[in-house]
Amino acid sequence: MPKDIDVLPDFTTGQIDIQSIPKFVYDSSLAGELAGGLTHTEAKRLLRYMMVIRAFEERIAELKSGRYAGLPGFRFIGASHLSIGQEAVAVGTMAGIRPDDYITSTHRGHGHSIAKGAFAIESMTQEQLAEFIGVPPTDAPREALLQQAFQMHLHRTMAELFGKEEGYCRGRGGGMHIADFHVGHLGANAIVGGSLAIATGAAMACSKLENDRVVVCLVGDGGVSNGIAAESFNFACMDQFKAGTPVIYLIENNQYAMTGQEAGEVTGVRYLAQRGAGFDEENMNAEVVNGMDVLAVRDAVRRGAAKCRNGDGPVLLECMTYRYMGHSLSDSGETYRSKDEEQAWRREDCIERYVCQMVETGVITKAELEQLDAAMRAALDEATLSAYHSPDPDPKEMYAGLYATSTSEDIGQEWRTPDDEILRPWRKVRRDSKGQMLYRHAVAEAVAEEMMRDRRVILYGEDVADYGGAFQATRGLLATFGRERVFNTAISESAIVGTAVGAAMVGLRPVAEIMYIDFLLMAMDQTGNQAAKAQYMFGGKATIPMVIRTTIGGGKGYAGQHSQSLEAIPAHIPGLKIAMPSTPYDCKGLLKTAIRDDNPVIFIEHQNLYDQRGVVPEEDYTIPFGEAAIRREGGDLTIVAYSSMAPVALEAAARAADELNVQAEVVDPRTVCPLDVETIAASVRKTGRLMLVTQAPATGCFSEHIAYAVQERCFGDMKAAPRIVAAYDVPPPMAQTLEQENIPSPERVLEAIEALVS
Ligand SMILES: Cc1ncc(C[n+]2csc(CCOP(=O)(O)OP(=O)(O)O)c2C)c(N)n1
Repeated sequence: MPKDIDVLPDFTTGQIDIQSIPKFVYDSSLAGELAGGLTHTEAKRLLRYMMVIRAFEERIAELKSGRYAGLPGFRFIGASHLSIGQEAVAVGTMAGIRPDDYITSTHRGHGHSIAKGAFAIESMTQEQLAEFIGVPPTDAPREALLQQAFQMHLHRTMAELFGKEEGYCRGRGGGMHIADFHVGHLGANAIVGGSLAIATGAAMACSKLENDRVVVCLVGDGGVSNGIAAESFNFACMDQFKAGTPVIYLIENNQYAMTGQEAGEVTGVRYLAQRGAGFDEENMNAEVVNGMDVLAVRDAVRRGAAKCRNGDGPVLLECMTYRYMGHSLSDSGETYRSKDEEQAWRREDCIERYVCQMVETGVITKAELEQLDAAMRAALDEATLSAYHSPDPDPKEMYAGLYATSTSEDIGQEWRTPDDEILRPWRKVRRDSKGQMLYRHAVAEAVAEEMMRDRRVILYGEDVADYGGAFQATRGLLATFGRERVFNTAISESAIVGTAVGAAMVGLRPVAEIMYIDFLLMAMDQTGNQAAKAQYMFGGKATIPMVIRTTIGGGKGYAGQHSQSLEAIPAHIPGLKIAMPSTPYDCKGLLKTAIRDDNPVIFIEHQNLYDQRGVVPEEDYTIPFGEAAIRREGGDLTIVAYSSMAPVALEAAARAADELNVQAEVVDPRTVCPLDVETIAASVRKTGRLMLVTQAPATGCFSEHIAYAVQERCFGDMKAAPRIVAAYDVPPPMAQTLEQENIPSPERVLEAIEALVS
């Protein structure tokens, strides 16, 4: 399908104009806002939440030093990145969005979490409040329920910091990874910048699901220099997203990363809002905001959210603020900044300035202020003690939340793609007279069937649309499902994976392609720290139904960066599932299972198998993960091989039978995670010998793990030490002589069989 726009040569002399970026344009005040409709209750809420955040952070400082009188002798362990000084950003942001909007947060995110939850509570129905508090539906007065819910919110926040079972993430995440999906908090991220792509993907999903929601991505001034920022900004700005991407990137510029100073030292710009220039023609609607003024932040976020809902996102806001304390409580903050600077910012203190306006406008009296302060401190004392005395997680529950047990298996017709959204009927891939089709066509058929079955499934990656992917495995899908669901991305592996995580968090089921597994190394944070960990870290509350389809090369002389078999790397990170089909039948069945699974799956295809033929039924079928296939039976040794090494092992086994009179049993695990060790061990118990064949270099390859796991189970039954036939410990070489020797061949396997049985 040709693209809509022809890019014609145009060499006209001229200059490129970049629009100017507004700064500090808010020109109202509390009096102005009250005249414009802000109620006294709303105005008080802003103050109350800023005060509670500050008191909360001060409490953490007390607990960290062991000086909290309520818990003598107790010293808090865990991260302590406090946001004292920055409260206006957290509160102004949450006041500027709707309670059903989403946020992502940072390692300095206690304030974000407290404010997001607090505003959400205010909007809850009576029934929701009762559920949140954990009591049966009640007709108790709303004010009382609100108070109890707020108390519960503080308790669960503090409990998470203490690593308690009643914490928001069941103590699995702690303060740096706090999340509450029920109120749209998609998680704090201790990887600086780590949530930029997640927020982008969540926003893309909001747009595609047409739910009118906005995502605010809170990110530090340091975080926004991380590479993922550029990929995410570009992704959000892609012209093909005609409805815009409803995301506000909100840079909370507290002037320092850990100690690196943004303006003047570690960047080349005065304002990070300037980064918006270059991603779209509107500078991403960038603006610099006074982050010490809660009303200015609220105003900018409200305007930004309106733009996003109007289809004009993304928006980039830089809120200028300051942290009064050091980076964490181990940093005095004195080695890299002056007292004068600190004092100058303290004179702009967001709470003091707002209190002055509150008193001046008569919204609050000094006496009421004192009452508010006392009530809040009492609530905080209660939450500190209740959290401290609440139960610890049970070590027997170590694995709770690591993998979701749910799937989309039973969705029935609920999400079926309506006929009028099918642009061209999907033509079943024609089988040959033996009912066979190519491995590459099995990929397309699996994705097509799942896209038909579930309109939440989308497919994207580099060149997957018109071209059908570098290996033509997704050809035809664009014509059937259109660009809303099948689209190209820029060369941004981190953003491809990260956006899939975010999209999966809020309701889509993305299938994202990484052209070669070698390039997965470009996306390791998003794969290993985000996709793999989100479910567990957030207490099992998130589900991440996403598939990363990728491929292994080798044998084509593409050398070091296009020929690796890297499955051991993701397999090392708990939280991912990994499938490695070796036949067209498995390819289709496993891919359909992967798409229906509610966990992140790395689906590894092999380029050398794309032209392999095999029988693939036309009817709907899936293959469960964690069930190995015995490809050939034999009694003399067991060979374990997956992906392109399975046919190599089979050929070697056939020759061993003919030439050596040795009967090898060949087991193909099909998924390396979960791994069906029991089937392999049962085979080894029978044969007494184990050989593993892998295209990966020997050291640290996944086969080493299989060998260990099998020996752990049946060492006593083994007649010899296991033997691994692997690639050499070198990057894959280009020269044919070297490459052919490097990748295990039937001949090398045959030699190893001979050695093992003798
Ligand atoms: C990718 C990554 N690099 C380094 C760190 C260590 N680290 C933690 S916080 C921090 C500073 C982050 O600065 P910024 O994004 O401005 O947020 P702030 O701490 O100022 O809130 C650093 C370097 C990390 N957590 N993640």
